[in-house]
Amino acid sequence: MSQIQIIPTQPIAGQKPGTSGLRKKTSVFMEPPYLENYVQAIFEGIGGVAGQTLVVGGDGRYFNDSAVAVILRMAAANGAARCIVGQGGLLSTPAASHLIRKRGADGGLILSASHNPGGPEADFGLKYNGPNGGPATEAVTDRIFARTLDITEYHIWEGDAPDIGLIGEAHLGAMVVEVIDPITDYADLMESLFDFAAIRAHLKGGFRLRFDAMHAITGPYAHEILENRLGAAPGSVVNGTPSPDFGGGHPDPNPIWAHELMTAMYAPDAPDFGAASDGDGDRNMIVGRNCYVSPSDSLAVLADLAHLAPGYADGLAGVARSMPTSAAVDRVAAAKGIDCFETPTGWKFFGNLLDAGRATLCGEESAGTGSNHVREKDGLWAVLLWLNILASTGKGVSELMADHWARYGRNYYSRHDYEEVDSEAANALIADLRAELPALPGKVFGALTVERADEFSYDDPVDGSHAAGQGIRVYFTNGARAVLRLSGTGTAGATLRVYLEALETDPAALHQDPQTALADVITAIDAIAGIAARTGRTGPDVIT
Ligand code: VG1
Ligand code: CO
Repeated sequence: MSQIQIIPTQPIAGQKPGTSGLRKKTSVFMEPPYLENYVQAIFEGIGGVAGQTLVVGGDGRYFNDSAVAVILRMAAANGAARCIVGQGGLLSTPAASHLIRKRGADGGLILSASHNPGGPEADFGLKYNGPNGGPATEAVTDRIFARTLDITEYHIWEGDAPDIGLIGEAHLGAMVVEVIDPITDYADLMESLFDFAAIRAHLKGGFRLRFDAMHAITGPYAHEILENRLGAAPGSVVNGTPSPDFGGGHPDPNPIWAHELMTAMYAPDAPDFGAASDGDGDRNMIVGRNCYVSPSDSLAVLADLAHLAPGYADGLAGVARSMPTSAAVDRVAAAKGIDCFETPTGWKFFGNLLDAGRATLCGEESAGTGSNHVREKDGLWAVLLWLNILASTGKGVSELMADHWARYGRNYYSRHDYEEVDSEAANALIADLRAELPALPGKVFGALTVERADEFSYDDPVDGSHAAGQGIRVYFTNGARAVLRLSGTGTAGATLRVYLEALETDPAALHQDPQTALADVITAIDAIAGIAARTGRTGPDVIT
């Protein structure tokens, strides 16, 4: 008396995973069989889930609970042995990664569109992580995409999924649904890596912090870790109750979307340390009193001083950064005599380096930092490593930054985003620039001369896989650089990202406004790529 239903279906166009899973408008995901097709394609793309243990959870955005129920019913019908689910269907992305690893699961499905807004009018997303706890590699996502194109049926259990509001075990057919507390395992992992006693003492000594969870998944994690375990004053965690539409905001931790935190940190009575995280908890923004720390600089400081935390006391095997991330961390790696890898955008490219023990810390300019403790970037982890460093050194954020720049020089950095640009115009901009690359060296644009220009591709040093077309780079003779690429996480039109960087080593010039320090690069890349003319915009929508 099988209750497995086999439902005929047809391929749906456009189910191609981007930088981090499949992201679409919530209404698109909610229209059956959109989700069902994609979940079946994942299961088939990874070679089936019969007998497997899967971790399932998401960032709690609108449609999270219904989507979890569908996934559980489909996992049961496809023969999975066990699904481990965060209570209420909730799991931050790093907590899900940890759970896959800790429980030796075969993989996991993470429901999130990360920093994209949530709600019926906004975005939803789903991605598959493999047995190492990390995002599926390009090879696996290619297989999943291929299945979306020839799918003919999906399998789903006929009855309702069990209630996932209560911790405990239930059955769905032969499959066990194990509902677990989503916080404790992750909080314990953090406690094993950092000197909680030192941080606690620092907070007791009057050090004040503010963590903005942006109405998203990190709220409950931050309450437990920062307030309960570390003793930060109640109220240190703000916007700490997850809501399905993230309070109507963009849960993207940058100075634009986290302006509430920026205002607090630049006020006369500002706390000593501020931080924010994104929708699914894998990104972080760090800001001291009157001192915003660019994510690229944050990665460099963490790489420099991670050994102050017990989990990294033995030093780092190596570091890795995405190509558009600034070279600040390269300078730290060079000083320490360790490897520094340059990968394409997206955490999936760090997995092999972490698994092979070749990199200990990884980071991206988009506010993602992490280490070999999981296989995802990890927002609260970065916050705790900062807190550990601040407690160990007794220095403030701005003092640490001044020390860092004095020692290594400062890689001035900024990213300019042009959002919802006409896709054809954006693709033409990139295609024409690509064609122009060989002719650029030696040409002068304002104050700058092009030294070399290319399109980044990556050969994975561990498995030899090749990723092409990963962003266009223009290097200038003074050491400045501009990078252009199109976002792979948007759901409307195209987003053009322009990454700008210039190294400054003159001690008298280390404390400028980045937009001023980068003015020549901004002018030059606009002249080279025709950004304003082709996008029809007078300036970027978001500057970080
Ligand atoms: C963006 C970021 C990238 C990050 C990705 C997923 O991708 O630039 O660094 O890895 O989002 O992060 P794109 O293709 O839009 O530039 V998350 O926290 O949104 O899962
Ligand atoms: Co995220």
